[in-house]
Amino acid sequence: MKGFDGLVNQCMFLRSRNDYESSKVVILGAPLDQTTSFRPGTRMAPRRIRELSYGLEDYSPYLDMSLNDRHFCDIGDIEIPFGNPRKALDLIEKATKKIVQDEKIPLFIGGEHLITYPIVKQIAAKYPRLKVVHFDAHADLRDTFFGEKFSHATVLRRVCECIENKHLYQFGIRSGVKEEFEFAKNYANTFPFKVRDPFMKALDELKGFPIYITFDIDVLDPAFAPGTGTPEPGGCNSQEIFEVIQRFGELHIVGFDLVEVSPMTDHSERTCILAAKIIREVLLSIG
Ligand SMILES: [Mn+2]
Repeated sequence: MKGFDGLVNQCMFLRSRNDYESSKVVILGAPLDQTTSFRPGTRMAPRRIRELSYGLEDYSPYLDMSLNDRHFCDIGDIEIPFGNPRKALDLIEKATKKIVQDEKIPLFIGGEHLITYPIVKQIAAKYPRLKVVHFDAHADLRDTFFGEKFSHATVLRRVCECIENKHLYQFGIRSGVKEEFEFAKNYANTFPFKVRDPFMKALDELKGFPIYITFDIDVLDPAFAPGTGTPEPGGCNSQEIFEVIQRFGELHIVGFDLVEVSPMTDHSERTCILAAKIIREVLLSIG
C-alpha cells in the first residue's frame, strides 16, 4: 500500500474493497502483544477475526444496511517488531497519521490495548476537542504498571494526557485499584458495571464532539467473550452491545479500535465471531 511501510495482508475483512482512495473507513490490524500481563495471544486476533467474518451476512437487520453499500478497505496488518514495543507504537502512530491526513477513519483491530495510545495521540492532534469513549472491564488508568508507563494497564491514563480533562467516558468498568477510581473521579466520566443505560444517558454529552471509540472485548462477560487475556466476570451480554452500537450513527466517530481478543483462549471461537460482528456493525454505523 502506497504511503505505508511494512504491511502484511493475509485475509481481508468481509466485503472490504481493495481501493484505499475511495474508502471512507480503513481497517488496519495492529497485532501488538507485548505488555499483556496475564494470558497472551492477542497477536493472533486480527487474522482470525477476519477469517471468521466470512461466516457473517453482509446485511445487518439491526441497521437495515449492507456492507455492499459501504466504502471501506482492509489494508492488512502493521508488521510489529517483536521485542521492541516503542518501535511498534511509532509504526502504529505513523500509520494513523497517514490515514487521518487522508481524511479517512481508521478502524483498528488489536492486538492489546496499548495500541490505543499512539492512535489517539494522532487523532487528538487533528481533533483537539476529541472525546474518547471507552468500553472495558478494566479502568486502565494506572500511572505505571510494573514500573512501566506504557502498558495495556496504563493506556487510558496516557490517553488522558492527550485529551481535555473529563473528555474520557468509560463504560462497564468493574476492575481496578483504588488509585484508578480516585483518578477517574477527577479526570474522567466513569460509569461502573453497566454499559447500555449509562451510554444512552451520555449520548447527549457526546453529540457534537469528534469521538474516538476504544472497545476492549472484556467489557462483555466472559460467558460471551472468554477469549481474552484478562477476563473479568460480571460484564454485560452481547445483545446490550448491539443496542449500543445501533446508536453510534448519531455520533461523529473519527476512529475506532477493538482490542484484547485472544484466539488462543477462544476454543469455541465465539469471541472472534462476536468481534467480527461488532466490526460489521461499526462499519455500517460509521461508514
Ligand atoms: Mn480490559
